[in-house]
Amino acid sequence: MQTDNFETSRAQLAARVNTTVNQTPVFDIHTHLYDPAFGSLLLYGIDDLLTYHYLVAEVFRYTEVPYQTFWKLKKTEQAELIWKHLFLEHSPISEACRGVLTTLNKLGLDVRERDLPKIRKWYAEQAPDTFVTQCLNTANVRKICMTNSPFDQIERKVWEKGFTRDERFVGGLRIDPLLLDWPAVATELQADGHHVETELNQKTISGIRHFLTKWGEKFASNYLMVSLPPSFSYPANDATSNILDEAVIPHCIETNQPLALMIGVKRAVNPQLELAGDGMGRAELQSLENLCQRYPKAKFLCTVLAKENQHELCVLARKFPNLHIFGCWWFTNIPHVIDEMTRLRFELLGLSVTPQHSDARVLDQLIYKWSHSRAIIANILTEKYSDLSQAGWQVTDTEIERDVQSLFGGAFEQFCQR
Ligand code: HDL
Ligand code: ZN
Repeated sequence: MQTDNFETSRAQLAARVNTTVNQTPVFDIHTHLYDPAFGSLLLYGIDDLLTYHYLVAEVFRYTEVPYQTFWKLKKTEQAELIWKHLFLEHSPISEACRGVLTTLNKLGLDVRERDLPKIRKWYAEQAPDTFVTQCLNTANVRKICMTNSPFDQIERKVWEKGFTRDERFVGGLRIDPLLLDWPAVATELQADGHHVETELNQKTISGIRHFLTKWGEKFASNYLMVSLPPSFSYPANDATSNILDEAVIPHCIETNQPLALMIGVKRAVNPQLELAGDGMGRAELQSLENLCQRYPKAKFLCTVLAKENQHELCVLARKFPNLHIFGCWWFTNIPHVIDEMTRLRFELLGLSVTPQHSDARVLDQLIYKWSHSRAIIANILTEKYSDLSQAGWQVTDTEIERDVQSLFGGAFEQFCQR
């Protein structure tokens, strides 16, 4: 009898949690998507889904096509090659492959037909502006943070021309070249009208701060962001530490914006794969500890690429209230690692985390990235609430809604506003 009652109440709890998780709109705090005003920079459709760099990396494990030949193909030809190898000739069980199918299925397309031309025809019939809303509604995403870079010449031109913003797409100021390519990048700041020299003297520092202020205001950025190699070390006698100390962190404190650190990416491990060629490494998180310790008034967002770093990152977040961890980034964005990381985080940090971001580069990816992660998060939350009920604590529906809103962007927004 006892077991039956437990199973019934567990199933009822699961239903309540799943409903709330699916019905709670998400603030997706890191993507590579663009406001529709950026036109073709906002990617969508089956050919962009199939040529996502995750799938490019996977197709080269099968195809004999040389790298350079592949890159000369039209996008539709690349997509057909990927469809052939990763979907028709081998079951699409990888997370990135499964994602394409989840997206198509939730858009109402019948993938059983395996009919790529028919899928293409359907997309060609979608009106871009209504399709943006359709994707956001299907994924139940209320707000998206873009990755906005003053160093991207194509993107910059749109910002300099000006446009009416879609309030669902908010800004994030990405500054990798500033922190990683000094002094080479000094010429770009000079060309943008900032009085910087290659020497990191006071004049240069104020020029860099002027640059951060200009573009942060233009983007109305929510945070500053940088991706860092596994070798990132702070403090160090180098330009990265110097610019962090003298310009970036003072700017973040003055404008009350977090600095988002994404640590562990090894760029161009296989350059012939282009965007798909980046790898990863285990990072030294003592550097993050040093930053949090040295700057209690600054706010740091962090996600790390190595599975081996995740436990240490959670413990660091327990030590520093000015550190908010987020997302299952890139190579950790696969079901069993999302499950492991989310359990770690809930068990060490409770609800004071942002468990996921999509990193979407193609609009329709939002549909699969959030569907797959919602299922995992709901399952773990159900288990945690069930554990509480074993201790006599029954969560109410209101409390479940409150908790899920917090996980899906609320905690991030509170952290940014602190
Ligand atoms: O540096 C980043 O923001 C990474 O997310 C890279 O853009 C990477 O190519 C990616 O798309 N990961 O999901
Ligand atoms: Zn990213």
